[in-house]
Amino acid sequence: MGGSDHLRKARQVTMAGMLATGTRARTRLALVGVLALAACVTLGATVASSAEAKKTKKKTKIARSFQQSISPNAAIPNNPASGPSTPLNTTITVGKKFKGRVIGDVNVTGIQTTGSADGALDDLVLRVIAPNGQGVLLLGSGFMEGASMGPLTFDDDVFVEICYSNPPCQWAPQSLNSPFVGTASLLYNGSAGSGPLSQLNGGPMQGTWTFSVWDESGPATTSVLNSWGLQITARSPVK
Ligand SMILES: [Ca+2]
Ligand SMILES: [Ca+2]
Repeated sequence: MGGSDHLRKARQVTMAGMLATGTRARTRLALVGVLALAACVTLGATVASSAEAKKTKKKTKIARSFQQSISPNAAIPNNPASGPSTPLNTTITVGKKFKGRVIGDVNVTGIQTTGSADGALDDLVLRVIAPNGQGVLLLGSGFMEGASMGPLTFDDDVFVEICYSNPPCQWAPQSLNSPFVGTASLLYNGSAGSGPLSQLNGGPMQGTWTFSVWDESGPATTSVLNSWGLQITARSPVK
């Protein structure tokens, strides 16, 4: 190998080395780029998910009210010739979202029954039971006339009474007559031992709420429970 050959070889080696170095550098650069992009994506995803979490937290925080209605459309067992009446119990569940929250206000909404004949309504007893087992009598038998009722909402915050017969219905500025479509307060209810719904305030919201209705009287009139619902507001401030 002559001097010029050595020089050519050296150039080739140098060139190969430079190319290899360049390739490594590019590879490194590309790797750094990929890592940076991955970091950006990860960071972006982290920012996005924390924003999402904040949004969810905010949403959970402001969800103070629960509202649901159901339509059982189920027959209420008629009063037997002897022995106690069998209640028809249907339930609404207030979910975990309301865990630890305390009842600030509760309304029993959209109660609707369909009776077989005039007088069927007079046989019914209605009761709502909170998740802690505390019950409130909504209506005792013998306090509503007609065949069917509702949709009727019970809300302590209105100045309306359920009016059995006419007159007298003098306890509230307004009254609701058969077939009791509208909203009435249990504060003015003549039904012994019934309401008000504020008795339930301070109890837990979360859990199973039961609406219990039974037929308590002899006449062969029967009823169907069409629907009922709940409207519950958590006591403020929400913890
Ligand atoms: Ca109310
Ligand atoms: Ca009956």
